Amino acid sequence: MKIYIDGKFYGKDEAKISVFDHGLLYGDGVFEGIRAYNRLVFKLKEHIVRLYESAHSIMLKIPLTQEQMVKAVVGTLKANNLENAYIRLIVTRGVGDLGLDPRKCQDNSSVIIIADKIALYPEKYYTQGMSIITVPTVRNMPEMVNPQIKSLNYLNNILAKIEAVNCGYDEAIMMDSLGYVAECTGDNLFIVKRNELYTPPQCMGTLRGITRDSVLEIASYADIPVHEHVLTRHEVYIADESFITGTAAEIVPIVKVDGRVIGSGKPGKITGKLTGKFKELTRKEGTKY
Ligand code: PXG
Repeated sequence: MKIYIDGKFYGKDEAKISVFDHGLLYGDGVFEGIRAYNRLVFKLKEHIVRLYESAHSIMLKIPLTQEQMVKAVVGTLKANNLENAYIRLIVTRGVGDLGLDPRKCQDNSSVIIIADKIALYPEKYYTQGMSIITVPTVRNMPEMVNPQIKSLNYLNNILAKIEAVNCGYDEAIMMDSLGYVAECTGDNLFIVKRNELYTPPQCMGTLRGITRDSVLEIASYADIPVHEHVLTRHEVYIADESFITGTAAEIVPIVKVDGRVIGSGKPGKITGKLTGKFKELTRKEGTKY
């Protein structure tokens, strides 16, 4: 494995950063998770734009232009000769001192690119569906760390994940501070009701996921009405179908939430249709390497 750090490649055991890096000390930095299928990087431009938006919001200057970043990602995939890959792109604030003042890290930010394989969930979740629960940890309010910022501090989501795992589940639905459904710990949530698609809007605690956007686009082309609308737990419980979306997870049917069976208790028809079309899209669209 060849890991990119600031323009050079290192083996897995040699790829190291300083213990004074504020990415480690404070979670001060940003990241993206990206997938490549058949030597095509899916929605690379969209991921890079979101990375730079996250960085802009936390006033982190990335030492590469967006074009150079695209080349670095493509170069890492080529160096690793992977046909299908999960790419983790990280920009840290860089080396500073033990205080949290980011000015101490001026122009020290580091770019790290790891290309590897990932299978987030067992195959049975994709064929039979997954059961999930709602958890007490509330998604960050936008006035705190805005959920649109994919920062290296993911403790809000990790706490929710721990609560799910403690109860014997692999994924959790997090509510926003008003009690509406926000998203899962690393995925967006959709429901289908009367053949129409619903997902929470991005305004409160919901990341505007790139897979979410792709699914909304696919649904529009397939003449499935889509609504970005607030959802309560009740609406999830009484949905005909539900599924979650994310770069790592892709599309996973949800068949039970908090013990309530969703629809028939099996992956739904519209979920299947959207999954098929999403797979087609990932196989033919993307940045070639
Ligand atoms: N919500 C959150 C909070 C995320 O972190 C998504 C939704 C889905 O967005 P995309 O753009 O990927 O469709 C994410 C991104 C993991 C893991 O191991 C998941 C993400 C990031 C890092 C790790 O599950 N998901």
